[in-house]
Parts: sequence; C-alpha cells; structure tokens
Amino acid sequence: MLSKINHIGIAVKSLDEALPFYRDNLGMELKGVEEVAEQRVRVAMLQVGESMIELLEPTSEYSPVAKFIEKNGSGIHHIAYEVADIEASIAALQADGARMIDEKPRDGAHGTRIAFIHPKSSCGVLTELCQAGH
Ligand code: CMX
Repeated sequence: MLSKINHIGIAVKSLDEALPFYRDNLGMELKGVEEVAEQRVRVAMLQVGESMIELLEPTSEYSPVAKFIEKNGSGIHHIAYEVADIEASIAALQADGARMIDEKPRDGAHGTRIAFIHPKSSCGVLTELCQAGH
C-alpha cells in the first residue's frame, strides 16, 4: 500500500527561524512555502533524497500545530506515507479496524490529497496518508 515516506512534518514556531538551519546548514533544497489556510499552518517543503521535510508553522493561536507546540515544544509532528490510491488505502485500513481521523481525503500542501490515521491506531504517532498531486 505504501510506496515511500513522502515527508516528515516538524512543528516549528517560526519558519524564518527554522529555515536557515534546514536549508543552509543541512543543505536541503527548499521546494516551496505555502499556506494551508484550512489547517491554519504555513508549510515549507525541503527535499531530502526521495522524501521531504515539511516544516509547519502555526498561523493562529487556534492552529492544531500551535496547540502541539504549546504541549510538546517544537518537534516531530507527523509522518506521511505516499500511497497511489488514497480512497482504497483508507478503505483497506478501515476494513482492518484502524481508526481514521479523516474518513475522506482532504487537501494537503502542494496539491496533495491527505488523510490522517488516529494516533491510537499507529502507536501514538500521528500518521498521514498522502497521494501526490498533479
Ligand atoms: N501526535 C500525536 N498525537 C496527536 C497529534 C500529534 N501530532 N495531533 C493530535 N494528536 C492526538 C490528540 O491528542 C487526540 O488524541 P485523543 O483522541 O486521545 O484525545 C487525537 O490525536 C485527535 O486529535 P484532535 O486534535 O482531537 O483531533 P482533530 O480532528 O481536531 O485534529 C489533526 C486532528 C491531526 C488533523 C490536527 O490535530 C492537526 O494536527 N492538524 C494539522 C495537520 C497538518 O499538519 N497539516 C499540514 C498540511 C498537510 C500536509 O500536506 O502534510
């Protein structure tokens, strides 16, 4: 079902403060910065081999990422696995008894379609299915 790790999401307080380390010191290629308004985050995608690091900056105090940082500080927020057919992957997981946060896909960053699996089904790790966009 999974073809690769599409990205690892890292919650940060400020993209401006986080980017110099990831882009300049680690040398990752910045692919783009985009606001995902519905999820109240601004994301920076950085390429590492065939996968990406997604820095997530909250755009409002009500953002789930702001709540995550308040509780845990900056750090790994989720792991996203790439799938070819997100509807089929959701259906297969549900048939196996996994709990989905998103029972239907929604729009992610950079034209992707995404769905989160409830961390209760994935050993406490927020896990995202991600279908690449056009
Ligand atoms: N790690 C581990 N557990 C987490 C978590 C995280 N990062 N985020 C939420 N949870 C847990 C909560 O504690 C909660 O647990 P309980 O049910 O035991 O209380 C459960 O997951 C559900 O969380 P919630 O906040 O109550 O549920 P919501 O449906 O309101 O929101 C979620 C869930 C994951 C969508 C939201 O918390 C979130 O993180 N949204 C931002 C998504 C994001 O990163 N978007 C970036 C762009 C997308 C992309 O392209 O990658």
